[in-house]
Amino acid sequence: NLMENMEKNMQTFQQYLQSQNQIAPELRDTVNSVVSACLKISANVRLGALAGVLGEAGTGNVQGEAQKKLDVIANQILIDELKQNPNVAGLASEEEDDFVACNAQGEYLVLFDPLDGSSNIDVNISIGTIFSILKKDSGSLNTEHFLQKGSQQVAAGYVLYGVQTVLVLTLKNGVNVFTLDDKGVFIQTHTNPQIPEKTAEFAINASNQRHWETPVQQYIGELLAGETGARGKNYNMRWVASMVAEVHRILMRGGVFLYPKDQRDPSKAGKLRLMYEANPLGLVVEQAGGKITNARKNMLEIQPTGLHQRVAVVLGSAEEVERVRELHG
Ligand code: P6P
Repeated sequence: NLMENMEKNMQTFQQYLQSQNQIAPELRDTVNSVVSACLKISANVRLGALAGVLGEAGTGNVQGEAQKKLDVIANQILIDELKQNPNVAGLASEEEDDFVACNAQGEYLVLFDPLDGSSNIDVNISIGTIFSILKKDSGSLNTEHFLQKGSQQVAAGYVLYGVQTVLVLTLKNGVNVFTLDDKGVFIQTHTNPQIPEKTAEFAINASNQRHWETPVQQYIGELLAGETGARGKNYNMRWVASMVAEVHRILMRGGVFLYPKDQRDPSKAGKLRLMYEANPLGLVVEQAGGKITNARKNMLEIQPTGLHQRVAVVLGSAEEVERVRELHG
């Protein structure tokens, strides 16, 4: 049929991974474990209410957020899978207070947001798993091993449970996109997508406008002024409230995404997490020719100070990310 003909000259994720002999087999095996777990998460997500996986879990996480059943299920699937992989020394999850030691002889650390965009789960809007892989330095595992800059990641990516289930992966030699076929196999469908330098589409939660810092107010004001304003063109807006979906849209057609610092809580640098949201998604964005900052400086150069550290995020088409940085002086 059509799909079988299409797939004749396309490679599977496994074929792609095995071809990446510039990276250690232990890292390839670690990536493979993450993807295997995401396939199981996809099977649960796809069934929604039919699998009894919707609704609240009745528990809270380290962020003080109420957990959805699927959050807990996805988190456990990843932990169970990674604990069985001898190459994984430890893991950190948005849903776990502290890191989880796995295998002492392992060389890699995996950090993840098991299911980002939870508020969308029960209303059938796209959600995703975000993952980041770091090399572990010597010594018995401690939090310091995880607190590496985003530029130190050896692999990163996401699985978007959307209209299609899509895996996006970077091994720091570009970005590759794989689409799940009807037999549960990831097939490579895009090679090295590039984020256009310019865009006319922005993503921000405009309901927080009165809480933004002045430079962000000014920047968004320029976009809303359209062709009569400083930027001299009209912009469109999107807000899915699922960061993986926003990043994927930007990877596919450009755009700029902002989650600024909110002046309601000066102690919080932002809402989104550095280690398992901004850094992995940022590596994908940079490998696709885009940029990511905390509004002022390159995200991947930020020295982490905590597993659950929050940051402001500006990412996507380079011209827009640079304009925001310029306005911050
Ligand atoms: P708001 C989802 O909960 C998330 O962490 C990101 O995926 C998303 O971009 C953001 O929060 C949405 O936040 O304040 O618009 O609900």
